Amino acid sequence: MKIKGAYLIVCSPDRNFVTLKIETDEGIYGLGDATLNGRELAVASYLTEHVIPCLIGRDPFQVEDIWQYLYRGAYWRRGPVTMSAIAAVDVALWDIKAKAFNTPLYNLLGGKSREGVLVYAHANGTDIAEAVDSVQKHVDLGYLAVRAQSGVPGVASSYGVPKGGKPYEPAERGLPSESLWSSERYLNFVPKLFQAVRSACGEDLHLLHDVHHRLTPIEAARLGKELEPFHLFWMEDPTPAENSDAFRVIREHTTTPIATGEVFNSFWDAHDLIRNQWIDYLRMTIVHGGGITALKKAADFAAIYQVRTGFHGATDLSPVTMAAALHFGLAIHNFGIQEHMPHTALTDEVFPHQYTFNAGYLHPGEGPGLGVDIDEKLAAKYPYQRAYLPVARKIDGTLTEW
Ligand code: EZ4
Ligand code: CO
Repeated sequence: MKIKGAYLIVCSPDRNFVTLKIETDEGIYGLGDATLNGRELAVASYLTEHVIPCLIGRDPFQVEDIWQYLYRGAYWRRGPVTMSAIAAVDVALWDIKAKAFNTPLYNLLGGKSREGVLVYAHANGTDIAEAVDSVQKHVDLGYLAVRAQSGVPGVASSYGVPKGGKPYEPAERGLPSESLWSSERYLNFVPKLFQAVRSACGEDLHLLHDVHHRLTPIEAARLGKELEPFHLFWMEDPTPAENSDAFRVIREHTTTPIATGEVFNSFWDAHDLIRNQWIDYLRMTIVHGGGITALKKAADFAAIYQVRTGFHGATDLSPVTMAAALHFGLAIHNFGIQEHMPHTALTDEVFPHQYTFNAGYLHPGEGPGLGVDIDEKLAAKYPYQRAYLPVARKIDGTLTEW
């Protein structure tokens, strides 16, 4: 089998997606997601101009060799644009191989280690009462794990809270919007939120919370400590992770489990955090971390340290990445949990897929390959529209982490 051609489908069915399609001389094709929220066209250009010409004529079964060719062969290393491009190729090749063997992808990754993939939903509200209500609604839908976010009194447009009753979607069309932030107000508020959620929803529900890189290490340590009575499943991205040692400070003060890495793009971003056992869950996911080939190695390394996966799964990760993550999560031993922020009906229509939700778990389905396709005609009706993630400022105007 040979790679005959490859091209990109850049579309915006409610939000932007970059999808790579690799075609073979035997008629089998594979899909890969290359979406990098707010920087989509950089990855599209990297693939079209620099990667696709190198793929033509290659044996698509040589997944490892092609990964090494694109990673080592570029000379320049790492970075979200490069690694998302490599991931798209890698996932498309795994899709082709599983289709060629007429088996669901999870069978090529070790076979199933469990019956379903535990997922967590997003609950949010402008205040505590709304947030509690939203958690309860997700429990009623069958979720066993829920992330709770709430507006903070005195802080306009908190992270994770939707505007105007629409489902939460951080990227907005047009130039970046600006939101305001106060760590002091947030720190005083969040323990009250979780006290209310825990007492309303009982002991068995898994509760999660995303700090979105907004605290200093010692502030995060304080929050983790104050949240201990509500035994969270995890506290996510408590502080930026460029300096891994920041997590040692948090770890030394609290038993609240820590998840990080949704902005990582290389195993080396996670190496110190894992080997020092400063985190419990790795969030680097397939599309931004260099594909299934790269994540399998990272997950196997993490397993030795009892660190489990908790992949990013917001709506900017397309159904192609969701399917890949579900096959991956079904197969590996040290799977922890998968984020699940459902796509809009229109996105689901553009990407018909076999994965299904049942009683708190997603299952990738039993069809060959990833079990996800793209309706190119429908996609063509929704062309790319420039969109950005917001930026955030402290109340005195200082730019800070969004
Ligand atoms: O901000 O997906 O855990 N989920 C998140 C997301 C991210 C967006 C960035 O593109 O933090 O909401
Ligand atoms: Co997050």
